[in-house]
Amino acid sequence: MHIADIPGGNLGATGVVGSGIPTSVGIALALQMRRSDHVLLSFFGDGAANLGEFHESLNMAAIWKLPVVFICENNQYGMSGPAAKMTSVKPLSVRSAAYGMPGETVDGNDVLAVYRAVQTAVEHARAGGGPSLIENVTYRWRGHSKSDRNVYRTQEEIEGMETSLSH
Ligand SMILES: Cc1ncc(C[n+]2csc(CCOP(=O)(O)OP(=O)(O)O)c2C)c(N)n1
Ligand SMILES: [Mg+2]
Repeated sequence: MHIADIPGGNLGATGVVGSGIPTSVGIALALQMRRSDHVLLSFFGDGAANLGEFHESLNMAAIWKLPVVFICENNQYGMSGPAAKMTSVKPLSVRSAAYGMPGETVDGNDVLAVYRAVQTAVEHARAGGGPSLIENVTYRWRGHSKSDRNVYRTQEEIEGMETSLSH
């Protein structure tokens, strides 16, 4: 969780869910002010996308056309909370429309599909078009932590997702 490699471009993560999103906006503002051609990739989960920071950050990044790509890993659970019950819309990427930026939902287990979506968003940002929102849909195979006994979902659901996503 706390790995960072600043010279390599990995600015690190935080244990405070959602707090990396506004930080990303600040860094993207710095990139814009320095006229850098770097684009900030901001990673977070489906649970984080229901926090206020997410909405404030997307609005601010959009009005200033900041070079940032918001990348939501929708693994369909935030701890024991299913995204289907916790998130007001599906697909989650439609939230991009509220902030006037492009949005796309991608099969998160298809590495080339993810690559293409991110490439398009990075080119858009580099051309001065501002931020995008990408939702990569996948599934969390295991519990949130070692002590999580998965009591909030069935074994059938887990095995069904293993089968459908492995093909
Ligand atoms: C502000 C804050 N609230 C609650 C927690 C406890 N917490 C840790 S992980 C997590 C779920 C996050 O879900 P999601 O954003 O979907 O990320 P995932 O764990 O699926 O990668 C929660 C609520 C926290 N770390 N920080
Ligand atoms: Mg999640």
